[in-house]
Parts: sequence; structure tokens; C-alpha cells
Amino acid sequence: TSSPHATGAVTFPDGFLWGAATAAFQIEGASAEGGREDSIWDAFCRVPGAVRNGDDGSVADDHYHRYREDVALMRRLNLDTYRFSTSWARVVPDGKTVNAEGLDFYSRLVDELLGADILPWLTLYHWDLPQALEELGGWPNRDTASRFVDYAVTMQEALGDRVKVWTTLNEPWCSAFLGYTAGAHAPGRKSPADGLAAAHHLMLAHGGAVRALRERDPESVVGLTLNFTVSDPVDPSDPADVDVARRDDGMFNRFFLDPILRGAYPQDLLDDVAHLGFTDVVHDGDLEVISTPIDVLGVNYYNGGAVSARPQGPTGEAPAGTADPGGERADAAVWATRSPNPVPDGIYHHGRGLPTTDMGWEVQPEGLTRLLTRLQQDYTGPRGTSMFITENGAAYPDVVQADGSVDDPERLAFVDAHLRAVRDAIDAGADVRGYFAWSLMDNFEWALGYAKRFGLVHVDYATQERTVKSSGRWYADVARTGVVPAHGAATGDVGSTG
Ligand code: GBH
Repeated sequence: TSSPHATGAVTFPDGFLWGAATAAFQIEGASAEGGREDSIWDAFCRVPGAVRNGDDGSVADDHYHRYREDVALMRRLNLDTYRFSTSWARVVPDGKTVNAEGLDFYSRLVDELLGADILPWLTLYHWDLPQALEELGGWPNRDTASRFVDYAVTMQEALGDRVKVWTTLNEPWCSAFLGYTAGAHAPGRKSPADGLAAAHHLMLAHGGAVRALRERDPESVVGLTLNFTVSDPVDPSDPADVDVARRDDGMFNRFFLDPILRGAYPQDLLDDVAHLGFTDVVHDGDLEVISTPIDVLGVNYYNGGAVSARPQGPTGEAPAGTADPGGERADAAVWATRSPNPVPDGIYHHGRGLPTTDMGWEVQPEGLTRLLTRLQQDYTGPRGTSMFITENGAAYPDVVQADGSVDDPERLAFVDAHLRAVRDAIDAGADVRGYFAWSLMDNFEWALGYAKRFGLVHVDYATQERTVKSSGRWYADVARTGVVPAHGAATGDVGSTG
């Protein structure tokens, strides 16, 4: 598919926000300092075999101690805004008692950002539930949603004088289905029913927090971030493939979009999960809370996929290069035949021969244009909700040159192509107001530990030295000018920014 903006310089609208994103558990370290106690990810990292190389978050990027240096890096990248998450286990370590020292860290971080003229964009939950709350049942326990609203109020009261943009949840699909159904993420449970209950209670937590935050600061901008896929049937003329694509799109996308932006679960999905007792989890009035209007839908996009009712190839195995080489699945062998979703059976992912990143994910920028156009038409447009790309980026291995520089043309090309895809969507009417690169710097990539690098900034974990990659220098110019340069154009002032 050719983009009208395939190669020339592409200018973004005035006021378009340029940012980068991180998450607390992936960068902070200091996991037992300042009164912080375990989150489910600290506990999961101790399970043998759960995380590659036995890596954990105890040091990570040591951001807890180096946040001033990291804010200085953000300035060098010319960021307008920085999307970070706060660790619930740092702020409310036992799940009920507020830890002033934890709040103080975020207060200092916010002050540092404001001093650097960078807008703080705060995500309350990026997967790190206090372990104390998991021990009371975790997200499948309805009470966890109430505890989350209390935590949101705590954060509002501490930071609301300075923080004006709030994201409740990052990717509840991952928390619910990778965490409670596939067992690939913390807390490592493997139950379709628990995943569904977790998903519902996460959305209930979101809606309750939106109400609480708005009530306390009507001027604040509040929303949530979802992860999306673009599911294409392998054979659009085969009704079985079309139905599989419906289910795949359904559990990844519509299961969250519909309750939040339309106030009801899709009937086809309710039918698909009816045997799992899901309707008992949904109480009267829940959907009104869940569908409380939001100002911003955060869109995280990494890849789409082609799905079929039949395995690929004569023997049914996935072709080389598509069988989860990144190992995101707890059991890579089931990747070709099982989805992490609660009703996984009979959904087969096929490789399409597209280039893949170091995660094994296909690079498909035009999927982002289609996704944003669809979201605008079917979900956000009718409600007047604007969109931000809250995450987009790619893992590639870094090669550190003899002079210490890091050149990452593949990552630069990935971001370039996806920004062009965003511009195409804006031209087609999508109300997209900003873009956050994932990630500011290399960090703890969940079940893959430190083996995968997503940063615009390279981190040497032995020394904690940060080095801006060539993609980061390029992005700094894009953020400064609001223009994605033409391919082949001389980028004369790369590196002379900030
Ligand atoms: C984001 O998750 C996270 O927000 C961020 O913390 C993380 O570091 C970053 O992406 C990179 O991984 O193979 O069927 O599970 C992205 C999660 C990625 C989940 C793509 C779904 C493919 C579908 N999504 N993944 S499947």
C-alpha cells in the first residue's frame, strides 16, 4: 500500500505533541528502597523460567537515582511531553497505607520535568499491581478496582496541582490476558475465566478513576491506553477465516473499545465466552461507570497479523521466523496454534513474509493508518474523543561502534514509516494530537528481560551509561521542527540539538 507521504518531507500540525514513553517497573530499579514493597512483577521475576536469563527489575535503568540525568536527556531529545507510570507498590506498598517517601519521588520527578518545560503525562497503572493485592485475589477480585480508585485519588491529591494529564491504565488486555490467562506475564495465572474477570475489573477501575480524577480537577485531561492489533483474514473469501479474524479483533480490540466508548460488550463476544461464566462478573451499573466519557484514547500500535482457521503450511507448524522468536509467549511452541485470548482455539497466525523486528513482530505501518481511521469512525469520532499514539517503536539489537556511538537505521526507518502512516490517518480525518516513541531508553522488556532494546537512547547496563542512538538524534530534529524529513535529505543539524 503506498502512502501519499511515502518519501517526501511530512509536516505535522501545529501543536502536535512529541514525546517518549517509559513505565515504572521497566526503568526505576530501587525495588526495595524508599519503602517500596513487591509488585506482582517482582514476585514473577523470582519464578524460575518466568523471565529470560532470570532478569529482574531490582536495578533496571536505575532511573530512581538518575531521574535528573534522564530528564536532561529528554531535553536533548526536544520532547514536549514525557509519558511515565507511577509504581502503585511504591506509593501504597501494602495495598492500603500511603508511603510518603514514594509520593515524594514522583513529586521530585514532576518538578524536574516542569523545570525542563516538559509536560508530565502520568499513567497510573502499567502492569505492576502491589503483590499484597494479588494475595487478596488480584484483578479477578472486584475489590481491587476500588483499591485502584483510592490510589488514583492519592496521586491526584499529591500531584494534581502540577499534573494535568492522566492515563488510568496501560493496555488492560496485557494485564488481563497475558497475566491471568496465558500466564506469560505476572502474576502468571492460566485461567480464561480469571482473565475475563480481570479485564472487567480493570475497566471498572478505569471508569471509577476517571470519575474521581475529574471530580477533583475538572480541567484535567483523562483517558486510557489500549493495545491494538489489525486482524486480517488470510483468505477474505473464506467465511471461516473471516470469522477467525472477527474473534481475534474481538478479543484484542472490541472487548475493551466497546464497553469503554460505546457502553456495552459486543454480543458476539459475550456469546463466545458465555461458557466461562463472564456475565456473573458484570453487575448492574458497571457499564455506566466503564463508559464514563474520556478526553483521550491512547493508542499503542506495534503490529497487525493475518489469521486463519487453518494452520499455515502442510504440517501445521508456523513458518520459520514467525513462531514467536522473541519468546513473548510462555511456551513458544504454542504460538502458532493458540492465542493468549480466553477463547483461543482454532485461531492460527500466518506469517506474511513482511520484515520483522527483534521481537518477531511484522512491520506493518499501513496497519496503523487503517487502525486510526477505523477508531475515528467507529469509536472516538462520535464521542469527540481525541487520540494520541501513546506507544510505537521497535526492538532491534544495538551495535556499539568503536567510538561509542550507536547507529540504528532500522529503528529510525520504523519510526519514520509509522509517522508517515499517522500523517496519512490525519489526512483521512483522524483526530491524532501527538506521538510518543516507545521507548525513551532501553529497559526491562518484561518476560524477555534486558535481551530486547526499544530505546531511542542506548543503556549500557554494566555502567548505566546512556548514549543517544542515531534514531534519537533524528527524532530530536523531528520533535524540534515538527517535520519528518524527506528520505535522502541531508539532516545537517542532527546531533546539534538541545
Ligand atoms: C507494550 O506492550 C508495553 O506497553 C510496553 O511496556 C512494552 O515494553 C512494549 O509494548 C514492547 O513490548 O503475540 O498475540 O500477544 C505491547 C504488547 C505487543 C501485546 C504485541 C500483543 C502481539 C500479540 N503487545 N503483542 S500476541
